[in-house]
Amino acid sequence: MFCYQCEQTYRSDEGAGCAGAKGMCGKDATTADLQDILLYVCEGVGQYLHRARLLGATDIEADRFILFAFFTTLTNVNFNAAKFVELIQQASQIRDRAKALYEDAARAAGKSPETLSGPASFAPASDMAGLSAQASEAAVRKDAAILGEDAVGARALILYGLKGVCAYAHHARVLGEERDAIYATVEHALDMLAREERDVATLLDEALALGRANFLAMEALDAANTGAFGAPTPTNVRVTPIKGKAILVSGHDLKDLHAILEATKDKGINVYTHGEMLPAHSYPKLKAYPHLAGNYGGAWQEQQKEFAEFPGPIVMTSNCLIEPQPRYRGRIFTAGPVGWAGVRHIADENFAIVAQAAQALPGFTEDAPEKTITIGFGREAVLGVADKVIDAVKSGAIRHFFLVGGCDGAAPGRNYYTDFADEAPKDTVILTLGCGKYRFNKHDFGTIGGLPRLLDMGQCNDAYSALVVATKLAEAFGVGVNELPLSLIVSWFEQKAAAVLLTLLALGVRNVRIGPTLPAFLTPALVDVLVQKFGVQPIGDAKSDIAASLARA
Ligand code: SF4
Ligand code: SF3
Repeated sequence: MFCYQCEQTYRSDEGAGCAGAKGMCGKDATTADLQDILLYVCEGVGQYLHRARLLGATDIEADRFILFAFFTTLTNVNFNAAKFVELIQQASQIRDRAKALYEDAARAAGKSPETLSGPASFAPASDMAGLSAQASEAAVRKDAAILGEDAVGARALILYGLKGVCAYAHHARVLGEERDAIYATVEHALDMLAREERDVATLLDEALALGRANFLAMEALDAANTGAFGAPTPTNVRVTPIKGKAILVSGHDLKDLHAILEATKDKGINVYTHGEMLPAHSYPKLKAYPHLAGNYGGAWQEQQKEFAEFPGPIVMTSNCLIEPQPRYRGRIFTAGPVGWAGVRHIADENFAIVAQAAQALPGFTEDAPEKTITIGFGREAVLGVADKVIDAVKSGAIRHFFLVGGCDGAAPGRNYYTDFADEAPKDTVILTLGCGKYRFNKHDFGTIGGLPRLLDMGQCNDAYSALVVATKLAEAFGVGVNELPLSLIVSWFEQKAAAVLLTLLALGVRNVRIGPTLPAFLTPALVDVLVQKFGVQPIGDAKSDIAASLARA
């Protein structure tokens, strides 16, 4: 195995990639190799779909499969090797179908179909042992000697950005929102990866195209979530448990949470959110369920301790899953793209079994003293008070906005984000999103101009909301987004954050500070491009970065 797709790879034995028997996340070598093969076969699907699309033929089921398949390979999503054997066989059949689609379309257009090589003609073995023996053919760095390190790094940026796009597009799709332009871009990117493109400028252009597609994916997901559950509104969320039976729901999938709320309605079971599910409490149609009781615990990396202590079943609807410990392995469930061998998986959105598990477990035996936090500052809520915000900026009451958001992780350098939020001067507003906020979202930041100083905008994908707000404020002030008194301080861990970064770059947002480290797959030359062309900066020390941001404004 070799995997360097996430931030924690720097802490692996190799220092810049996970290799050997297991990655830092717990992904074993077999699963890592099978994931590479799945993505490689998907590149073959993309080769055919891209060509078929140019001839006017599409296969939306194949596109949907690609979203799901890519999503399963994100960090901390699916660790079940057997699932990947199954997905590879499915991908191979879909590739046959895509081939027929393309060849028929070509013939119908009076052209002779191309004979494609590479992933299009790769023949995956039918079992795990056979597939493992083929791993080197699909490895992420297989062509490093031919393509060169910069091209391999830029191709990794595309591959991982693509994973983020697919994850967001999948979340939107399950709620009925799809965008054909996203599928076209995904197919194009897969075809580019398949044809061993090595020109770094071309590859970076493709990465930016993915950034634009990711903006569409986040827009589609925003439309999906707000369409299904209403626009988030400022909401006080209880962060301490109450007496009674309990279920904990983690991950990003609001549709699954809704199904769980339905399955537990009037059964005397309280449903708690964990990690990236926290923003669910701000959606009117979800918070209307009285048994959506509160938020429990912090970000994903604390789960082994928190899940062990939670007195009910736990459902992981998406990332971030880490190895379930014996103390709760029998009461954790996975759903959608998530998986762990031996852990019960719910594939059909029927959560009755989870409700039964909750009834059989003790639940909380007493109320903890009530504590709440305020969330729900999505684009509508913030723009609803835009006049107040604009006046406060004009009067000088608000000097600057900091968006401190993104993923959390276990790296020690992540204290930077807590320090940054805590040290930001009192006349500044902190916007936040993603699971990184758990490091500081229970701190008291006070208010400013009648607004809380800390505005929680939602999940990582709600970077869309932040971009809409920034664009509208820029319009109101008659300046560009880069001229606003706004600095972006992004924490990354997994591939959705890579996609969000590509979106920021594609939209021309400059001077983004990123940490705790820069991705291991970016070579010094690629980092140089990001620095020179987009003003991307690695994080430094919180106090100095705050001072530098304020000085720039
Ligand atoms: Fe390592 Fe991250 Fe890959 Fe897991 S996902 S194997 S931690 S680089
Ligand atoms: Fe967190 Fe895994 Fe990325 Fe959605 S839950 S931000 S790391």
